[in-house]
Amino acid sequence: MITTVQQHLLQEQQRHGDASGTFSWLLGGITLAAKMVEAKIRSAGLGDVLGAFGAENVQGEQQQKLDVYANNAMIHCLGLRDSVAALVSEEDEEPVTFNRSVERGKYIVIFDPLDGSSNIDVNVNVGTIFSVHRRVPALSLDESILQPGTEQVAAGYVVYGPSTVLVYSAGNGVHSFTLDPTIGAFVLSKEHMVMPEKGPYYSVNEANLATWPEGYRTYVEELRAEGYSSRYIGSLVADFHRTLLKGGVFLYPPTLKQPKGKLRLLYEANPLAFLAEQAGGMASPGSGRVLEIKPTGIHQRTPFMVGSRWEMERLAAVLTREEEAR
Ligand code: P6P
Repeated sequence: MITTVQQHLLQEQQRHGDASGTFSWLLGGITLAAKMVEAKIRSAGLGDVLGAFGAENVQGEQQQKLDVYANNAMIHCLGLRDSVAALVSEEDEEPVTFNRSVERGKYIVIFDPLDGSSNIDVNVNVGTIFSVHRRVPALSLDESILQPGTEQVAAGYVVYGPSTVLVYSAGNGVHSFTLDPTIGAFVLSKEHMVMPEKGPYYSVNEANLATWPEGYRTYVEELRAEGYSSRYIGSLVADFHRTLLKGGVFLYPPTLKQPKGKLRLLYEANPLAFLAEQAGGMASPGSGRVLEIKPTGIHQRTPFMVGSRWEMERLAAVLTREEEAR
C-alpha cells in the first residue's frame, strides 16, 4: 500500500506533538506549490514560460519566468496557511508578512523557490529548497528569522528532473517521495535515508581552483590521487541529491570573487546541512558546522562544504594542517 507525503506528515506531526495539525498543514502548502511548479516546468518547452522574465531579483540576477512563477506559487500556497507568521524568499528583499497578526503564526518558512534556474533553458534539473523555523514569541520576528540552523524544525527540497522527488526531514530522519503524476501525489520512496560513509565523487566548480584558499586545492588533489571522479551539475539541489544518495563531497569554497562564499546560508546551506546531518553526513563553512552559524542577514552568503563523514573529516584535517603550516 502506498504512503503519501500527507500521511507521512501526519505521523510526523504526532511525533511533534502538534495535534493541531498546523505542521502537516504547513508542509502541505509546500507540496502543493511544488506540484504547481512541476506542472509549469513540464510544459516549459511548450508554453511561453522559458527565458528571462525581463526583471532582476534582489540578487541582481536576471529573473527567469519560472523563478517568478515558483515564488508566487510558494507565497500563495503558504500565505493561505494561518500557521505561517512570515515567509523569506531568495526572490524578495524583505520578509513577506500577511494582513493578519504575525503573533497568530507559529512558523516561518524560508525558501529558494527555484534554485539553479539559469539551467532551465537547457533542461537541467532545478530545485526548490525550504527551511522551517518556529516563531519564538520572546523574540522579534527578525530575530526569529535569524535563528541558527540548529533550530530548524524541518527542511527539505524538491528536485525537478526525470522524476520529481521531494526529500524532507522534520528531525526524525530523511525521507524521500516521488511524485506519481497518475494520482498527483508524492508517494514515499525511501524512509530514513543514510548518506554513504564514503563516496566515489567530489563536486566543485574547478574554474575557481586558482582563487581558493590553498587547503582546498591540496584537498582536491588528494581526492584525485585516490581515484575520485568529478561530478558537477551546477544546480545545487541536483549536486546535493546525488551526494545524499551516492556519497562523496560537494564544495563551494571561498573564492577571490566571493570570499564569503556564493551560496546563501538561510535558504541553501542551512536546509541542506540539516538534511545532511540527519542522514549521517556533515556540513561545514570551512571549520565547524554550518548549522551553528549565527545569521546576521536573511540573504547572507557562506562557504558551503557538505558530504559523507569520511570526506568531510578528511577536509577538516587538510584545512587544519594547512592552517598550522601557515
Ligand atoms: P557556479 C545556481 O545558480 C547556484 O545558485 C546553485 O544552484 C549552484 O550550486 C551554484 O549557483 C553554481 O555556481 O559559480 O559554479 O556557476
